[in-house]
Amino acid sequence: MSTTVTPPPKKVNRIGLEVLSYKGSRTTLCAGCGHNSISERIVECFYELGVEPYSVAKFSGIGCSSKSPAYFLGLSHGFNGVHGRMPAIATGAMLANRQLLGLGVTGDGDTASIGIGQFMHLVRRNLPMIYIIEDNGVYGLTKGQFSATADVGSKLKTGVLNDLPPFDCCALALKWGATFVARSFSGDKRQLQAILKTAIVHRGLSVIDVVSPCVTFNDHEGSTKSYSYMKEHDEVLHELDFVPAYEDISVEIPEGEVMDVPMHDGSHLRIRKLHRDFDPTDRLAALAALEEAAEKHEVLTGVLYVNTNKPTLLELLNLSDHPLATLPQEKVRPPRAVLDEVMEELR
Ligand SMILES: Cc1ncc(C[n+]2csc(CCOP(=O)(O)OP(=O)(O)O)c2C)c(N)n1
Ligand code: SF4
Ligand SMILES: [Mg+2]
Repeated sequence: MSTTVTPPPKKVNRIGLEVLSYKGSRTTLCAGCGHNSISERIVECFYELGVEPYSVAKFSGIGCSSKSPAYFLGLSHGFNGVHGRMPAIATGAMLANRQLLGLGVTGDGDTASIGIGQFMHLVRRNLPMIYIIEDNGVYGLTKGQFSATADVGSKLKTGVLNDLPPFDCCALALKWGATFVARSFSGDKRQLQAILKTAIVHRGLSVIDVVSPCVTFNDHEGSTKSYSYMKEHDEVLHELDFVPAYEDISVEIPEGEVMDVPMHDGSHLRIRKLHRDFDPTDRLAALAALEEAAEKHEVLTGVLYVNTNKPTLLELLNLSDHPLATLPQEKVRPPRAVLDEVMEELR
């Protein structure tokens, strides 16, 4: 007598996809590299929020961090650009199709060294996309030279000390007008998930600087971007909870201790106070908090700033809601009479 065994039902998200649909190729990065943890968080967050993978466009530059989009969201679009030039590629793609959800993954070298000018203009334009900086303070791919985010006094494995002051990508993003700025640590799973989920629904540029130790070149005693340094100096600003639009938000919140930030799509970011009062809608307070933390050699993590009111570049340009490639000829081609008029003006 044969018995038929029914396999357990496959676990799927709210759009019916398994987590496998959000994974990518097997990583080729070093075991223990912080970038691998960030890739895992991306897979979890996009799966849990039920984002359609085909609606995502991944952008990156050059570096170990910039290789990582190959290891998540394998069904999404992807473009690996020239070192430090990812913002230009992303801007073109997002202008051509405003229905895409843009996800940029870059390194501290890609962003703060060679790509600083591109980063600056991306922030100023408030292009609606997520911009993750996998920040290890070194050029991992080219064997660990200091990048522009390495702290003064940080020591390389070879004993070389960094004596140049660092760029703080969060402070720069705040100054240049970013509408969502957060810092996290690749080892803080819960915080990074809440930040990523908020960034997914934010309408504007989300700059997320994630301290992501390079275990091969910058994870030793004396390095300020190491796991042990982060364990001792991570100053967590607040506890974060992300409540997606499709979930009931009527969960009780203790008065005075929790700040509720409504996002564009009806989701909520819930911020629970820890040791201090911190208002993430106050840009100047965020800049001051970063300065103060730097003086104390602390690494402030959490959501530093949210602004849901500033128009994005796509809104300012009043672009069509439809991808440009799908517009019919009669919509994109000026009529003969208009062209004749232009020619007449140029005579
Ligand atoms: C135009 C150009 N200049 C220099 C390089 C060499 N290069 C490749 S990756 C890289 C730095 C990568 O550092 P980062 O962006 O921090 O990424 P990580 O490897 O640390 O994740 C450099 C300088 C290059 N590929 N192209
Ligand atoms: S060299 Fe560093 S940054 Fe690159 S994969 Fe290895 S640990 Fe990660
Ligand atoms: Mg780096």
